[in-house]
Amino acid sequence: MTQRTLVLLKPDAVRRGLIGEIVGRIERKAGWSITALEMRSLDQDTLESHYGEHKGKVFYEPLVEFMASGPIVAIVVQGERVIEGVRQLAGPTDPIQAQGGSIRGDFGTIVRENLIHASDSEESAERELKLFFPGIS
Ligand code: 3AN
Repeated sequence: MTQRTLVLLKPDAVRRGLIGEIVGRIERKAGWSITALEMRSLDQDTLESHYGEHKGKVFYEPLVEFMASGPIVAIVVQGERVIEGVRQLAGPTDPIQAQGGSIRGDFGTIVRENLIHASDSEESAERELKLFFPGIS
């Protein structure tokens, strides 16, 4: 089942020089390909749309502030079961709970600064791809 997903390399990943490391792990999965990639700074409207489901939670404001604290890299990845697959590569939200070998397990310690976002379902992927790459069909 070929799918597309949205990946964001968060400001901590960019600041720490981990773009190549993370993109490399994605690129090395057989048959997956990167079909769009752009470094950019996120405005408040985009962040509010992207993280709308978390509005009102205690971590929402610091999360939005963190995501606006520096450039991110937005990536479209295409390939076999890529939505579930990138989530597996990333590991669970809390990097301390994440297995070694996963991106968050290998490089993260703080829940907020967990390096990578990846769409969690086909519906999320469709919505997020439209938000970040409105030009792609
Ligand atoms: P994931 O990115 O693993 O799907 P979500 O969608 O539940 O996680 O949360 C979105 C982002 O919000 C996380 N990547 C993380 O940066 C932040 N976050 C989630 N839960 C917490 C929390 N309890 N404390 C601080 N930040 C959180």
